[in-house]
Amino acid sequence: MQGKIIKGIAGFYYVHTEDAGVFECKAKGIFRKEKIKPLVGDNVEIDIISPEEQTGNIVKIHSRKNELIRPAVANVDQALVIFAADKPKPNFNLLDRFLVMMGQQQVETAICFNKQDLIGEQEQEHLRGIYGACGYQVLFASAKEEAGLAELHQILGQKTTTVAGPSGVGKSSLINLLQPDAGMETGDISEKIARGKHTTRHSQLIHIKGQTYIMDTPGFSSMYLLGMEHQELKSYFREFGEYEGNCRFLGCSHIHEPGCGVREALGEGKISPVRYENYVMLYEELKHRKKY
Ligand SMILES: Nc1nc2c(ncn2[C@@H]2O[C@H](COP(=O)(O)OP(=O)(O)O)[C@@H](O)[C@H]2O)c(=O)[nH]1
Ligand SMILES: [Mg+2]
Ligand SMILES: [Zn+2]
Repeated sequence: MQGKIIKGIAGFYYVHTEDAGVFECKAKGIFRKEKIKPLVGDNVEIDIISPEEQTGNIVKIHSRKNELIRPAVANVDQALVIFAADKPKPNFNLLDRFLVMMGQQQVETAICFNKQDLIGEQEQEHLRGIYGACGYQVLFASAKEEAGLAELHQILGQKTTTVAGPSGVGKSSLINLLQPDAGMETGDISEKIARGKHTTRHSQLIHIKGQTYIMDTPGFSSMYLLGMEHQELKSYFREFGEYEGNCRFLGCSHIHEPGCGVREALGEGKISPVRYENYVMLYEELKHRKKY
């Protein structure tokens, strides 16, 4: 039978099949021999051991479309990053870090601002303006008012999407609306700590319907860019591309060189100052990072 690994815990792999639900599987010795470790997201072939107990063996891993390192998952089609439009206010530095990291892993990313109910039309257009101009799909949702769900379903349709965002932005609330069986714990962080349920979870795929899966990753509060030279960073700020041809110097860093087309565009309000500031901050961080 054909299925997809949705979770891996202590040597067991949980394989979701469209017709018969989830099987608890072991990966046979061939993987140790061939040095392939099954990953969440792998499309696999299983032999059923017991249909009653829903157990089986993974006998084949289909070749991977891609393999993400953070989070560790195979066959990701896209990422969806969720921030709150307010409460907490979006941390643009964290958002830009995330976008760079996904760009580096060549994963297309859409941005969802939840808690749309907390902001006005003007603020919404402002947010859409900044990231829309950078070529990202931007959508707004409200788990509270159950708004924006159709658009979310449309973006997720028949794909495997890794969902990320800081704690408290409403990820679990949205996931519960998208998949009522998900049963994700929601609430204020302080409440969760008080109830002792604010534990770090294993990354796992949640089946929405058909071939639609989402990967719920633990909330993040900081992110450190790895494996990147500072000279490379500008290529992940897509909105610079249009103006780079105007730079006087080839290989312009857009930081201090005279005759810089990007800074000229910034001065004319064509590039978001917030994005540019984050670029400079990340550039300095990468440049001065100790090399080990
Ligand atoms: N006003 C408003 N509050 C929301 C919305 N979505 C979630 N919340 C609240 O935000 C808090 C955190 O939600 P939760 O889903 O646990 O966030 P997570 O940490 O990202 O999974 C909870 O108190 C929710 O009730 C929304 O669309 N609007
Ligand atoms: Mg949550
Ligand atoms: Zn320049």
